[in-house]
Amino acid sequence: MVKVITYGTFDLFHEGHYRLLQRAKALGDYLIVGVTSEKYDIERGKLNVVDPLLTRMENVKKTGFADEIIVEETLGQKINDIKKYSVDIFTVGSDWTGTFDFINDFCKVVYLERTKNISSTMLREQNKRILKAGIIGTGRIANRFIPEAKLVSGISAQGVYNPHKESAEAFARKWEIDAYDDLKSFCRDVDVVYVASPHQFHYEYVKFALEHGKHVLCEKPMVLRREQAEELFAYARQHQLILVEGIKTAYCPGFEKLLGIACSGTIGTIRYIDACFTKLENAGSRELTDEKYGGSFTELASYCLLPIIKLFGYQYDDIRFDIIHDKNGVDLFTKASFCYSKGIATATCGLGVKSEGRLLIAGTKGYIVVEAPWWKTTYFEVHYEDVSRVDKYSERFLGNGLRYEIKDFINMINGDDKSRFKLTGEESLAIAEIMEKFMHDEKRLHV
Ligand code: C2G
Repeated sequence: MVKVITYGTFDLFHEGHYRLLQRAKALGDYLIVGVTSEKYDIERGKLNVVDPLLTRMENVKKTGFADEIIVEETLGQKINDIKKYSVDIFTVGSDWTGTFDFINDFCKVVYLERTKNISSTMLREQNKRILKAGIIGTGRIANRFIPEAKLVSGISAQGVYNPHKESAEAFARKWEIDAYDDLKSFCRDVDVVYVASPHQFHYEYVKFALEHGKHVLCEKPMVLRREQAEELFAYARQHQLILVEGIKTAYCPGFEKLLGIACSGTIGTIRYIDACFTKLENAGSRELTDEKYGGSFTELASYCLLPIIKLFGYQYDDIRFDIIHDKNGVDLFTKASFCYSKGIATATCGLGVKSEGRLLIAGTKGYIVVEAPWWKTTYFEVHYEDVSRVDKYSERFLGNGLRYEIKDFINMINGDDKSRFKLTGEESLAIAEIMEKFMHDEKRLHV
């Protein structure tokens, strides 16, 4: 008798799960299905699981393919199960290809092709649905989106758009999704759009997607002009669509905790904020060669502006940019200095000069310091006049952090507004306005 084992969360049970179990069963004579416990999903960083364990096990049972259903409770359980049940074949979807190769030392490993198109027809309750995500762009950030989205229940990567057909096809092959070089058909097939193109194309893509009734998550900076941001947010509001600027820091639990403590009075009244993010780029990179849209400020300032806007608001009295330019005019290092009636702030970004990437929030009773990479906040300290007293805080930050914004985006679409405060439309408008001022000062915009 050939024994097969497979594991999964099986949340919001869909065709992908059904077809996986059907083919898993066909690999042998006896199928064991491990369903993840809530605790294990939290431990492995899967967010937003909707159905309780019992419902998920019941759904697996209803397929009739499982001969035995067990609960997967811990990391490392798979190997023990394989030994305990004398398993011959371990199988899982091809979205995990490579991850479980180590199991080959214990039994045969088979990756079954992921099901590309899933609809929500198998979902019993109407309010439970799986959003089909389309990705615009095929670069570094687009590549980070898919593995993160896989760890958020309620969303499934469906397709990718790139006007260059070959790029779209290569990306689609890699992630087992559909390729599009026509925006209309792309929008027809998806429910939500993630815009990860170069900045200068964000506006057109967001507009197109909204006009085709899609909710949009757009990489930062969403746009480089306030007027464009106003237009897009107004359109989204009028048409009951969700539009979110993807500054991932805003959605990460550690940063939320940091803002809460900064505002709690522990450090007194906040008077000074200093945020710095530098990332050295190769001389030939797009960031350093694109004379109009490249440079350190458009690339990195969204992160540094975030704590300033969150804590001091957007009613600053004055803003000034001090810049070190490259020979081609692109900004290698930029310091934006803000004067507010309540304090001062600096946002410093560098692509060609390395500095200490740190976030400092200084108040009348103490200060908060977060070392790099503070934009993926996991740990921070609160210091006081009495140097012997240091309060330390830590928080989990999973993967590359995109899953948090994806989770909040989905929840907003599903009518849960509790995350909106993390980055409001007004705050995105303020960031677009600062970007515009910078572009204007640099004579890159001719208004
Ligand atoms: N699956 C699929 N096609 C999809 C979605 C999922 O073939 N469109 C497969 C997955 O590859 C997995 C199974 O269905 O084999 C269950 O998927 P999930 O419920 O998303 O569980 P997952 O997070 O993949 O857990 O220990 C847990 C396992 O590692 C897999």
